Amino acid sequence: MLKVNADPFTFTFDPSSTALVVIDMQRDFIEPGGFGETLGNDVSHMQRAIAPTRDLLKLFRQKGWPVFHTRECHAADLSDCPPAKRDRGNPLMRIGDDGPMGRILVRGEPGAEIVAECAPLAGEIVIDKPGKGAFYATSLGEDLERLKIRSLVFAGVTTEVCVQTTMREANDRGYECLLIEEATESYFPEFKAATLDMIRAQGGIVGWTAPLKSFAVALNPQDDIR
Ligand code: TIU
Repeated sequence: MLKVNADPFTFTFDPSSTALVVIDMQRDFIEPGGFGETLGNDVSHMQRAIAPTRDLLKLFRQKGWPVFHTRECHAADLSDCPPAKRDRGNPLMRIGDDGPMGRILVRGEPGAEIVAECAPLAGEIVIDKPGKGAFYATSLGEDLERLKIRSLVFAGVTTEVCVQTTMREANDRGYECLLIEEATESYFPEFKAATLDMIRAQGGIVGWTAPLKSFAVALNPQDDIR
C-alpha cells in the first residue's frame, strides 16, 4: 500500500488497483472558440491545469498503471444530446453549431480532441460521454470492474462540473477518490476552492485532495528533496 499526504487525512491506495481518470482536457473547454467560451467563460483559467495534468500522466505512465481519459462530446446527429442541454440559456453558439474548431462539442471535431500536452497514448482508454458525469451512458463502470480498480486519482476540467460530478458518481459506486489539486481548474477560482473544500469536508464525504508533489513523493520517495 502507498500513502499520500492528503486532505482531510492520509490517502492509502494499492497500486495494483488504482487508475488515473483525466476528465475532459479538450480544446472545447481550454481554447478560445470552443464550448466553454460559447457559454461566456474566460477560458484562460484552464491553462493552469495543463502542465500539472501532463506531469501526473507521466507518473502513471512511468509506473505502467491504467489511465483513462474522458471527453464530453455528442454524436454528429446530436441524438445523445438532450434538448434541455442544447437549448439552455443564451450561448454565443450552441452544441452542434459550426465554430472555429469545428462543430461545438461534437465527437471527431477538432474542438472535441484532448489538448496535445495531455493526449492519450496507445493502450489508454478514452471514454466519450454525453453528460457531465463519466459513468452516465458510458462503459466506464464496466471497464473499472474488469480491471478490478478500487481507487481513482482524478485530474481535469472543470472542477465543479465534470470532475466533481464524476467523483460523486465514483464515490457512490464505492471507489476511493483522490483529486490532484493543481491538475484541475474552473472558470471560477472561487468555485474550484469551494469544490476542493466540499470534497474533503465531513471526513472526506466525496474523497480526498492532495498537491501533485505529495502524490509524486508517495510514488517515488527518493524524489522528496526538501
Ligand atoms: N461548463 C463547465 O464548467 N463545464 C462543462 O460544461 N463540462 C466540463 O466540466 N467538462
